[in-house]
Amino acid sequence: MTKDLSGKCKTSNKAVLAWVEEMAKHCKPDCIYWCNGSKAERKTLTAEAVEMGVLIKLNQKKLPGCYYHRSNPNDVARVEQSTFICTESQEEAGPTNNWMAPKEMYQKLRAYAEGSMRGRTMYVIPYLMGPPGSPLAKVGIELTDSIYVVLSMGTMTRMGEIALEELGTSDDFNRGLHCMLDVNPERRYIAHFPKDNAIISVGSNYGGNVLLGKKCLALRIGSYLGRQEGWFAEHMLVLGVESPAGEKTYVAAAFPSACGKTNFAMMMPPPHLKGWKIWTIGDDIAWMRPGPDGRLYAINPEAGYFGVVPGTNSKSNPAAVQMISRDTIFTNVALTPDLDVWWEGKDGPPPKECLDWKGNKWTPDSEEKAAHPNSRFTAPMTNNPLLAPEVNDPTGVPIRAIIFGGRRSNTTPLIYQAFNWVHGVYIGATMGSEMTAAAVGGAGQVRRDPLAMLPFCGYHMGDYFRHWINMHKTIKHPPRIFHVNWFRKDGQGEFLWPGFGENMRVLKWIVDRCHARTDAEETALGWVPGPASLDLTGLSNFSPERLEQAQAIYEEEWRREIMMQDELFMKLHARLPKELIFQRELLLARL
Ligand code: OXD
Ligand code: MN
Repeated sequence: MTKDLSGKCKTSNKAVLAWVEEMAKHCKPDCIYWCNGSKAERKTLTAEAVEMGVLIKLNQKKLPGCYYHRSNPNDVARVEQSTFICTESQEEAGPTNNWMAPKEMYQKLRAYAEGSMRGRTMYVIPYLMGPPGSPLAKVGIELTDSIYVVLSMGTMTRMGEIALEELGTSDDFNRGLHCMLDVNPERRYIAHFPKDNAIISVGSNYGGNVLLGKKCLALRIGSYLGRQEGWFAEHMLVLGVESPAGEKTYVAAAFPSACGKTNFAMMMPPPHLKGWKIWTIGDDIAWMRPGPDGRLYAINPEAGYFGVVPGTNSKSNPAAVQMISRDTIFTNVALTPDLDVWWEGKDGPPPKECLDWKGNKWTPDSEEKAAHPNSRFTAPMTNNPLLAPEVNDPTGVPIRAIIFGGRRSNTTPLIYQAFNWVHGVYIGATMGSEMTAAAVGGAGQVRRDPLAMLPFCGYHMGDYFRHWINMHKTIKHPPRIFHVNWFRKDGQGEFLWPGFGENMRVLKWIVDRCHARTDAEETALGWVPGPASLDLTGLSNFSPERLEQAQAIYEEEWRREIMMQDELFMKLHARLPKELIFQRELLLARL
C-alpha cells in the first residue's frame, strides 16, 4: 500500500478477511485499500479523485467542500431492466421482479468480475446502516474499484472503522461486490442474492446501481430480511412535526421516486403556521420495528441525501439550498465558467453560457437541458439545518402516522384517512402514480407502484402485502394511515393545491387526527377533513370551492380506478391476500 494515513487493514474479523481475500484473488486488483472513514482519508481520496479527473473541484469560495462529477452518458439512472432478484425459485421473486437462478447469475457475474480490477485499486468499504448500537442497524461491506463510490458511500453511510467495530467478530454482514468494468449497458447487472445477504453490481458507476447500501441493501435485501425477522424496510421519508407547544409527532411517508419526498422531509411551514416546525429523520428509506411499548419505531439507515437537483430552489426546498452549499458532490448538473453549478429551476437567471452535464457548451438558447433531469446532489445529513437530533438515537422514533401518496392529476383527493390498518394496506397496495415524460411508457400514464416499492421489493409483492397485514398483530399501537395527492389539477391544467410549504396544513390535520383532536367526515374512500378542520387561513388565491374540487370523489373516476387496480391484482393473484380483495369489494359497495 502506498497511503500513509489510511488504507491498511485493521480488522481481525476472520469472515471479513477471508471474503476480501477471496474476492481480491478473483478480481486481481493491483492494491487493496481499506477505508477507515476518517476526515484525513476523505481529504486524501478527494485529492486523488481530482487528480484522476473523476471529480472537478468547484469554486471553493462559493461552494466550500463541493465537487463536480459527470457520469458516463449511458449511465445516468437506476436501471430496472438490469436489476435482478436471485431467489432459489422464480415464484419467490414474484412477477414484478426480474429473476435468474442464483447459480447461473453467480457464474455469469463472476466471469465478468474475474481479473476486472487489474491495474486498479480495490477499495474495501465497511459501512453501517443505522445508528451504532441500534437493534435495527446492519453492517455491509462493499468492495469497489470506483473512487466515486467510496466518496459517495462516505457521505451516504456511516463508513469505516465504526462499521467494523459494530460488526466485531460476527460474520453477519452484507457482502457487496461492485466492478465498474467498462461501464457498458450490455454488461450491466445489479444482482441480489437475498438468501446469502449478498449483492453483485457490474457495469455501472451511478447512484442506486452502485451505492450498495441504499436501494440494494436497505430496500431489496432489507425487505427480504424484514419479512424473515419481523420488521419493515420501506421506501419512506421520516419526519418529526413539532407543535408550538413543543409536542413532537413522527410521521413516515411513501411516495414514488421523484414525487417530492426530500422536499416534504425538509418542509418549511408557511408564515401562518409559524410556531410549527419540521425535523428531518430521513428523506428516502425507513427501517421500522415494533418496540417493547407496542409502538412502531423507525430509524433512517442512511447518513446522507442523494437527491434530485433540478427544481431545487428557495421556494421548493429552502433548507436543501442551504444544505447543498457545502460538502456536496454534484453529479450531472451544469458547470459555469467560474466553477459554480447550475440546473433548471435554480434560483436566479440561467448563466449566459456554461457546460452542460455532458461537457458540451450550453446557452439559454440551447434546446437540450443543461442539467440531466436525474442529476443529483450527495450531501451529508449533518448539513441539513432541519436535521432531527433523534436521527442518532439507536431506538429510533415512534411513528404515529404513515402517509401514502402519488402523482395524480385527477381521481385522487388531496387527503383522506384509512378506516383501519387493513384498509390502509389496501390503499398503499393500490397506489398509482403518473410517470414523468422521461420514463418508459409515456407521460401521464398511471403506473401502479405499491407502497412506492415496485422497483425495490426483494421478494413476491403478494407476500409483501401479507407481511404488512400480519405485522398488525405485532403492533399494539399501530400508526394511522393516510393518503395524499399534491398533484390534482383543475379543468385548466393548473394544480389545485399550492403544495410545497403549504403541505404543512395537510400534515397538521394528519397530526391532529393522530392525537384525536380534530374532526373528520366519512366518505366512500375514508375519513376526510370536516369543513373547518383544514386550516386555510392566510392562503392566497385559494377558496373553499377550490378545496372542494381538490377533495371531490367522482364515482365514475373511482370505478375506472378500481378496474385499473385489477391489472396488478391479477398479476399477483396466486399470492394476493384475500383481505385486499375484500377491501376492494367493500370500496365498490360504498361508492
Ligand atoms: C432514489 C429513487 O434515487 O427512488 O431515491 O430512485
Ligand atoms: Mn428513493
